[in-house]
Amino acid sequence: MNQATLILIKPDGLKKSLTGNILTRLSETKLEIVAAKMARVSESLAKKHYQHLKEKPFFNELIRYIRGELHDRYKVMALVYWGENAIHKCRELAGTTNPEEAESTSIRGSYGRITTAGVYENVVHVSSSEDEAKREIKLWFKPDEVIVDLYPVKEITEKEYKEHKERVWL
Ligand code: IDP
Ligand code: MG
Repeated sequence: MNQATLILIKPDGLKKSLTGNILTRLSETKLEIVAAKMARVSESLAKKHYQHLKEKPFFNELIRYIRGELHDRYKVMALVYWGENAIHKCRELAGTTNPEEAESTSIRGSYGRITTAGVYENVVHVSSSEDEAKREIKLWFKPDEVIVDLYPVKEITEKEYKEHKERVWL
C-alpha cells in the first residue's frame, strides 16, 4: 500500500551538518521524494505540529527546540516521502523517540542526544501513522508544493484578485 510520510530534519540535524547523511540513509528505502523545502517554524506551526504533547512538562522546551532556538538555526528541512509502506520504513530507519534507547545503527541512535533540560534531540521527525501523516503534510505543505495528488483539494478565488485562483486542502 502506497503511503505518504512527513520527514523533518530538525535544527540539530541541520546544525550537525547531517542533511546529506540523513537523505542518504532514507534513500535506502527506495521511496520517492514528492515534496521538499526549507521552512521557518512559526510558534503557531510548532504548536500545531506538536499539539498532541501540549500537556507534557517538556512542551515549551520542545517548541523552542523545533523552532531552532536551541541551535541558532531557525529553520527545518521538510520532505514528503511516498511509496510502499513508507511510514514503517522511515520510522524504522529513524529509530525510537528516545535517542538513548534507539538502535545504535538508526538515525536517532547514531546522532541524537538528550539535553540537560531533558529534551530528546533526535535529529528527525517522522510521522507515525497515516492519519498523523495526512494532518502534518497538510500543515506543512500547500497542495501545489507536493508533486502527487495526495488528498482532496478545493479551488479558492481571492476576493481582491478575481483572476487569481489558489488550490488549498479541502
Ligand atoms: P516521535 O517524534 O518519535 O513521533 P513523539 O512522542 O511524537 O515522538 O514526540 C515528539 C518529539 O517530542 C520527540 O521526537 C522528541 O523530540 C520529544 N519528546 C517526546 N517524548 C519526550 C520525552 O519524554 N522527553 C523529552 N522529549 C520528548
Ligand atoms: Mg510523533
